[in-house]
Amino acid sequence: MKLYYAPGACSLSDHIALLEAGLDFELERVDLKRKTTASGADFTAINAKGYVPALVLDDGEMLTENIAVLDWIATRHPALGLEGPLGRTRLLEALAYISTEIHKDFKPFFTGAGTGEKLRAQAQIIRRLQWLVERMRKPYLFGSEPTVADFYLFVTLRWAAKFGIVVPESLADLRERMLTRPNVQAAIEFEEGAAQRTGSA
Ligand SMILES: N[C@@H](CCC(=O)N[C@@H](CS)C(=O)NCC(=O)O)C(=O)O
Repeated sequence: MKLYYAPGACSLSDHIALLEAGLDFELERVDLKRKTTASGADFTAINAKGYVPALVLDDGEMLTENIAVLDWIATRHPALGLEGPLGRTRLLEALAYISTEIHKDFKPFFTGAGTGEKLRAQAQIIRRLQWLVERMRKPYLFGSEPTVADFYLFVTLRWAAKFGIVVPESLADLRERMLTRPNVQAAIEFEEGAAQRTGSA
């Protein structure tokens, strides 16, 4: 299978999850501004939505939308999901919150919005994160082991650091703990190396 990704984007969570799941996959970088891939293909001809992540399975089926891609990986490798009758539902609930509430709130930081809009977004991000902090089981969202939801949250916590947003202490701890995982380090090093090789982020 092949993951279409952009360095440091939300697709980093899928990259980490695929490594943690021990699945066999290839990577192809996408230039999100030009909508081209590293091999020179028109990305919109591959994924008409024009955004990452896109995961092309071995049978040619393509999965898009981070919630669906991460849920698919957790289904293939249940240790990255949650057990119990409500396990998958709770995982989807967390993924949806991270995607539609936290990820979405970073938009002004990626679109070059004005200071006022960024300050409003920052306050909202901190409120959303605080809601998680009050419910997380620590050190990860659901206890001692990370799920795919932690990988997605981790990516948004990296964005927070990049844009100078100070996050609650338990989430700063989660971010640091995640950085000690060899698969997380490998994914970041690969993506940062790819960005440097092509001279863009
Ligand atoms: N609804 C999509 C949104 C994914 C998304 O926002 N991807 C960003 C990177 S984090 C992207 O590719 N942006 C480029 C664009 O939208 O043109 C999902 O949840 O997977």
